[in-house]
Amino acid sequence: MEKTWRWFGPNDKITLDMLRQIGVEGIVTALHHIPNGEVWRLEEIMKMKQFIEASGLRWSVVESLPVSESIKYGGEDRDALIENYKESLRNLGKAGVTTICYNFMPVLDWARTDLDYPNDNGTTNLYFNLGEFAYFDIHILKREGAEKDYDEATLKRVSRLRETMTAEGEKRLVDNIIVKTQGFVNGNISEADLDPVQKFRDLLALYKGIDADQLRENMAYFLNAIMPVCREYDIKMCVHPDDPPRPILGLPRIVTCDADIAAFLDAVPDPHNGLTFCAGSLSAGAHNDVPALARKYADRTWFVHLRSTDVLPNGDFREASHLGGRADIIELVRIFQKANPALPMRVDHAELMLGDEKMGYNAGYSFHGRMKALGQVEGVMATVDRELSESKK
Ligand code: DNO
Repeated sequence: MEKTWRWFGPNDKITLDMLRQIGVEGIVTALHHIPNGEVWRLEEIMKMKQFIEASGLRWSVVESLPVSESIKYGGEDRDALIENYKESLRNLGKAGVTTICYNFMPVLDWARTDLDYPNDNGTTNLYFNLGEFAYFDIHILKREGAEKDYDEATLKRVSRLRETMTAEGEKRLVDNIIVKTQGFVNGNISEADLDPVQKFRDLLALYKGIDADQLRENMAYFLNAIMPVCREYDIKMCVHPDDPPRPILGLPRIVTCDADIAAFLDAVPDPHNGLTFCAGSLSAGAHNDVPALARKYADRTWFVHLRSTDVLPNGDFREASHLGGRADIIELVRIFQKANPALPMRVDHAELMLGDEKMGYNAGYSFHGRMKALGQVEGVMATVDRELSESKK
């Protein structure tokens, strides 16, 4: 697989020269300064591409070309927004940047409650605490009927939290769940929003009456509309699985499991409609057998995120070592190296360590932690390559 790295543009404290030194071959990035829904002009794309190439690297993957909410819920302006999306794709195609990651998660791109959860060895990591998440839903968002979505044990955790929660604790939850994890991925809420909770409620309201079937239909509508452009420029669209892979906050989620993946691939059976195999997101669902999914969908996978999680009995999950956890990265490397040795792969969400914590990196995107994870994955790749060449002898 091609060793790529998510880099957030010229203002990223991690420079392209640093990335070359640690063995990165390709860059994963987006035009983060362009608001969602607007066209990415060819000149802007070329400026980024040339900047990357001047450091001896290539722009391998766009993550993400964001899909506007209105396309997801099927708003009145969706056709106009899809036209803009197609124009951006055409321009990316002209520039030769043709692997495009996106997601179809309503409102919330990805969810964590804790961004610096302490590990035993003194490093920290991301964490999803189901009790705190339910607390946010029931007592901060105050979503109507939210209690019905949680089991007895989780509701007990919420009651216990209720006794000790402070205003500061609530602010931390809001920050982690809907602000700090969203802004930098071009999500709906940014650090500049004065009342993020109310803004979030307004966004949730847009999905009233939209169930999983309707969302699936809207996704197929979007994909069918863009496929002619994708065919013309050989653009590989790859949807990112939902993180965590389950419905949340009363919102439907439709890329969570085997049946979901089969459904969107079959709905638009064109190879340009493919998957970002995010091993971390998929592993956070106890229902997913991650290597089995990789075997089944390797031929429609255009981009791989390597990370792993541990799912705890109470429904929490935490990021695991890249050599441990539920994802089985060793087996995944075997599967994908065999299927397509040129497939772009990036490591994802790693520990904060050795001073990373002082650098203000985007949540999950440390330097030392990811560098360590990349080293681990490179070791696995070298071993797997040896296995493969020996099995051919
Ligand atoms: C979080 C990321 C996601 C991902 C988008 C793709 O760390 O995995 O934000 O980039 O969902 O559109």
